[in-house]
Amino acid sequence: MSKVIAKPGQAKAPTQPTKAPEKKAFRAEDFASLTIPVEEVRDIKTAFDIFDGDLSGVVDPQELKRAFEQLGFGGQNKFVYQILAELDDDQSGGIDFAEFLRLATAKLSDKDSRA
Ligand SMILES: [Ca+2]
Repeated sequence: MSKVIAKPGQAKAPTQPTKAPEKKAFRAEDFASLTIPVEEVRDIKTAFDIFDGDLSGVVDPQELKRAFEQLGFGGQNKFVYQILAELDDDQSGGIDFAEFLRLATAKLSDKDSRA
């Protein structure tokens, strides 16, 4: 009765979109500037990756809290969310590398670098 029969030979499945959303490869050069040399961007990225436990590219509140706990500031949710609120420019609920970099470099430029 049913005339709808799939013909295995003809119906070739189109390339399936099983590709995971591609992560943009990190390029320190993209973040480097006159005041922030590439090496420094890489150092900061290393620190960022420590915060970003699942390497999603964003430090979410849980990751931030965990990092603070490891640093000995455990259990202070207010503190974590206060920092988040200050850093999270785009209100995404997490800190991306650009925001993290701004924090790190703002601190660095606060003090004169003296050898
Ligand atoms: Ca993350």
